[in-house]
Amino acid sequence: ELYERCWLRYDKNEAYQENESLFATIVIKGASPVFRAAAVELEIGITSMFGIRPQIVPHAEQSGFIWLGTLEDEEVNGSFLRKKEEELIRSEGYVIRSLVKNGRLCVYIAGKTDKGVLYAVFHFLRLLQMKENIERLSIVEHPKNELRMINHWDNMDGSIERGYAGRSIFFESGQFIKKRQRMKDYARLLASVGINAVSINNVNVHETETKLITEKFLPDVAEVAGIFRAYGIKTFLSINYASPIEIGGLSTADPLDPSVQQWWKKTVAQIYSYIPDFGGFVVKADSEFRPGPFTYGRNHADGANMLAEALEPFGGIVIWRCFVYNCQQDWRDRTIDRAKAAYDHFKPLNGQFHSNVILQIKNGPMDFQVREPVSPLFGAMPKTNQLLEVQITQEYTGQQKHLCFLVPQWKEVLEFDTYAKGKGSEVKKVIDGSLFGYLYSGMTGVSNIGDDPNWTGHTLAQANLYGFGRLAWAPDLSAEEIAKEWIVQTFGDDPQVVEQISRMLLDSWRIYENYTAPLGVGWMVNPGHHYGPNVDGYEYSHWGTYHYADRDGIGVDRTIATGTGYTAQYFPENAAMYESLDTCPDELLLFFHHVPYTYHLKSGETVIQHIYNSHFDGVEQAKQLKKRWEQLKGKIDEKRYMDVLERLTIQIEHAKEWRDVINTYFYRKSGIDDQYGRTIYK
Ligand code: BDP
Repeated sequence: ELYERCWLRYDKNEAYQENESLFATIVIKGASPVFRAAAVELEIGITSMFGIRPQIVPHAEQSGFIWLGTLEDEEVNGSFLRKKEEELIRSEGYVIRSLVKNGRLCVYIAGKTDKGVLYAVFHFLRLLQMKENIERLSIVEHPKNELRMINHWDNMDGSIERGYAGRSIFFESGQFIKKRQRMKDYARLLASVGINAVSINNVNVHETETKLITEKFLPDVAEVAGIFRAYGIKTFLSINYASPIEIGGLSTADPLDPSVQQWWKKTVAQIYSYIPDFGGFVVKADSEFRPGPFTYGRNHADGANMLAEALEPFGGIVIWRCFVYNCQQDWRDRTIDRAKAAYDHFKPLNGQFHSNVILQIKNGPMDFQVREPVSPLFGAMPKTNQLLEVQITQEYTGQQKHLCFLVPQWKEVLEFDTYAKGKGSEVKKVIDGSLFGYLYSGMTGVSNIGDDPNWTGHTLAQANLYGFGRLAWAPDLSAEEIAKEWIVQTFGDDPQVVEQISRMLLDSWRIYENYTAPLGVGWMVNPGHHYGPNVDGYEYSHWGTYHYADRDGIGVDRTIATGTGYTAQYFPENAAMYESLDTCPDELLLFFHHVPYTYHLKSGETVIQHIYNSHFDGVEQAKQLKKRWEQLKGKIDEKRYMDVLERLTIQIEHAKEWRDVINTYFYRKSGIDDQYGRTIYK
């Protein structure tokens, strides 16, 4: 079915009739599982697009073929490959080159390694699906980020924390799912966009999942790892820091205790006996009631390094999360600021982590809100590996009922200049390792998939998974390019389809922002499940998530001069920009400043009028999304058309609720009327 295949649709394709002989023969120069996966994919793609079953041969008898092999092969190395190109290409890279031999087109697909071949095949198939000219291909490509990872928040009972697309594809009722086909389909989807690592269980590791690292479950983990391995993907597990106590029978999990160190060494060795290329651990410690080194008076470097030492001999890594803050804080104390927590905890530990530890940092200092500044921790630790974490699953951005294409948001994060080494120190250069020469780094995303037939609940949310992979591979791609690639492969290349869906995707983040929490203030959601408006739901609670609205004004004063001093965590250029009302961008105004409702934004509007305007506009724009989609009736298969239509209808209804709750709330707080006299429930 189309909705299951996502962007690997391989629809009938008539764009290459002149070169059809090309597709009749595939020359294969490898045999590893990854290589085979590449060859099979190419075969499937060709058969489905051109109705030809290609012959698979070890040598070409005549010209007119697609050649699959590695750069070492003399057919490539001895002939067209330039020395410079070979040096340029890193381990997962490749070359794709078209050559005409005896009047016939041949395409050479040559990876640095077998993994490179796999990625190159998917690249080539993408070009074909997009009907690009393939007669003069000369592509030299490799991923910018070394680690391109998906974090699953799947629990072994089959539920998914913050999952909006059905149940887990890995687990049910405390066990691994026996049928593995769906995992294989998933591995294919991930590999097609270049993902090379996956952690399969929730960062909140409860009792059952704690045992994933024991012999009870390792045979299953190994099988799943085998499925992923064939697609070039390494498997990781989230672990419980208190495992030595909970499953090891020790009385402590203190990282400096020799018996604890021994226990982890033994445990890790056993994991590698099942999974020789196991990736390593993802760790949420001392956060939201999870155990960690703080219990023993140790810091997070002590905590992470102990695990790193156990993993080191096997080439494994520790992915240590920086989402560490006090979730029990006194809301009455306006000087405490949750936004400061990650930096305060980790920055002083710069250089103290082992080389196989990576710190995983959420894009913003709070928690995946629709709008946040970039975390000041990026660039602040030149001697410690860093990994960017974004949330593909739409916890705070409409939970896959609302359309919210997140690539534009992630682009802003990647392009943000930290000034860590002066101008031009963008986040993308921190996490690709180039700014500080990190040994490990990259980008990870919290998964948005489940066992829903279309994977992501909202069919258009497939674009977020696709976009995440593409950006992690090539952060310089634009949101427009990514949207277009995805649409053409998923819905075909009818210009109207491409035009309308592009507009829908590219406008959607701003639209969602318009009718939800204004100007970077965040958190006006229902506590717990985080869906729908709740103006004061988090206001008088211990989570550290406030907007401080009163009759006079709104916003969090995070300035050095009069507030929490958070702005000081940025490098001077950014600190100055956020500190001053004159230079703080409108969209983040209430994140950094507490201002009266009558304060004038740079746009010229007052804060209160901006709130009214954006909320009225947001609902109209949500209606527009539906109108655009309705224009595509008949151009999109009925099933996907109806599914999306249904969600867009819900989105409008819920956007109205947001609008009315937010507008009414601010009217009642401020007593100021909408200058255009629109309906506000008073
Ligand atoms: C928050 C989620 C929570 C996660 C936490 C995390 O609400 O479910 O456990 O992040 O990242 O956004 O650890």
